[in-house]
Formats: sequence, structure tokens, C-alpha cells
Amino acid sequence: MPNRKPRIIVTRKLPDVIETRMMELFDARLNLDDRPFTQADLIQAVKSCDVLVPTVTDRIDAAILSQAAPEMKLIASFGTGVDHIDLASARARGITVTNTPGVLTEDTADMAMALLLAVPRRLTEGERVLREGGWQGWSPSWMLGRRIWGKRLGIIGMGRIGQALARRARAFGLSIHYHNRNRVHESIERELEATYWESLDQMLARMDIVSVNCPHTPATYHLLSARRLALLQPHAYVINTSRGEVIDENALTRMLVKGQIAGAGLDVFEHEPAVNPKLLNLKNTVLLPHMGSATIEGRIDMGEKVIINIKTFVDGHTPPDRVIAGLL
Ligand code: 8YV
Repeated sequence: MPNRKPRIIVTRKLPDVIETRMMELFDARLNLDDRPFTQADLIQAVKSCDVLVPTVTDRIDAAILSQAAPEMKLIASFGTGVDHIDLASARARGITVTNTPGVLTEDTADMAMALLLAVPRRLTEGERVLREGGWQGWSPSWMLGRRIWGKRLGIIGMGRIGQALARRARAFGLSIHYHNRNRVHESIERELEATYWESLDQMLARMDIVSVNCPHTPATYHLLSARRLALLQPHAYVINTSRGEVIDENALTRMLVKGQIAGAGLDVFEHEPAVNPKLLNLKNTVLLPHMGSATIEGRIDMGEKVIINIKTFVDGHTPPDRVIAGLL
């Protein structure tokens, strides 16, 4: 790193306290009006900085990385998922990538739990009827949802967020099932009374609610494919707070339209910010605009992690949240 303050470019508006600290520590170029960067803006940025701080809304692909200045040696991403960054190209160009894991676990698990409650209990549907003046008064047979207590929850991806969701779900009387690349430690299984399913197909066929909590990687793209979604029981619900790409959104939508599954709670979509228009008209869906980690505390914690990652890197150490190390 050069013998001057590192030049960092931050692509989106971050909490004031984070931006102030960044200005003190670094030669920081901020995005105060929060206008998303275009591809041309990103190319301009990688040509002129030492460190890029992107978010999930910036697609850092090979074409952009090929324009990076030789000094640009770190992408300190603001967020946990790194599927918006071409990691192989970054590594090959000697660019290290860091993320911000851990600090948004509880917030995201809260959102998954909120969706898990909201869809079967028809929360947003009831609220909409009331606001639109359509409530005729209480009735024993109206607005009936499905009970949460006693149902089977299948968690796909038993990492930090999956486990945090499992803890919440247990308190609501759900039994915990999971599928993961690797079986988690038996002490965790014991604590959560969690049943491991090596076969995702077999788990899907037996769950009442399925929650996606794995990252989007080449291996998990459309993990819930049309074929797998068809294994779900007609009364099953699907929750996704991870990445839209893990589910074949068109196939899911078709099944929801035809009533082949009971409902879905989605905080993420395959082509954000676009949402399959057919989903918008469905009553049995709760749709949120990628709000899983959207708390003030979470955003500040994420910003602090970005700062620590940059600081340790420019000081010549291994950053705590290194996803990949540049090869050169
Ligand atoms: C963040 C997320 O808001 O961290 C992640 O992976 O999905 C979000 O909760 C976003 O990624 C910030 O870049």
C-alpha cells in the first residue's frame, strides 16, 4: 500500500458515524446522495482507488475487474453475501475480498421468523383488508390461517443465520430439520433438537415450512429448482431471506398461482429490484424489499467491520473477514 492515506471509494450512502470515521482514517470518496453506481461509475472507481467498498447492488464482474488500477488490492464489501463479486477474477488479479459476517445474523433471523409467522397467519392480508375498509366484523370462519406450533421447519443452510432461526423457531413450537453441505456439530444438533437430512429431496417432501438460509454460490443456484419445488406438499410454505437466485422464482410463482403450495414469504428475488409481476397479485405471499439486515444497529456494525477490514489490510495484516486472498 502506498505511503499515504488509502484512497477508498464507497458506492452507497452509509450511516453518518461510519462515514465520519472513514473520512478520518482514509482518503474516502463517499456517495452522499446514494445514487446507485452505473457500470461506467464502477469502472471509473476501480481505476482510481486503492480500496472499493461496494454493496449487493454493485455487480463487480470480470469486465469491471479487468479495468482495476494496479493499486486496487482490496474489495471490502459492505454485506455478508459476496455473490455480486466475481471472486475468481478478483483472486487472479491479486485483489483480496472481505465481507461483514456475523453482525446481521440476528436481524436476518428475525426477518425470516417474521415471514414464517406472517404467511401462515395471513398477517399482511388481514392488515390490507382492514386498511381498505373491508372488515365487516369478527367471524368464526373468516381469515383462517394455519397453526405454527407443532409444524416441521426445514432449514436449507444451517450456518449462523440458519441456527439463529432454528433457536427462534423452537420457541414457537416448531420441530427443526435441516439440510446442509456438512452436518453441524452434534452439540448444536442436540441444543436445537435438529434432525439432519442428507437428502434435500427427502426433506422437502416432508416439511410444512421450508426456509432458505444458504448463500448463493454456483452450487446453490436454483437449488430449489422446479423439480425440487414439486416435491413440496400442497400445504407447505417457502421462506427466503437469503438470495433470490437459490430458488427458481418463475417455477415458484407458477406453483403459487396454481395453489400447488400454500404460500411464500420472500425478502429476496432473483432479479432484484425486479419482482415477478405475478407474485404481486397473490394473496398467499408476503413480499419484502430485501430488508433482512435493515436495522440501524446492523448497518453501523457492518460499517465498523468494513473499516476494520480495510485498516488491518492496509496495515499489512490479514483482515478478519477475508473471503479470498489475492493470488499475486
Ligand atoms: C445486505 C445481505 O443489506 O449482507 C448481505 O448479504 O443480503 C443484505 O442483508 C446487503 O448485502 C448489503 O450489501
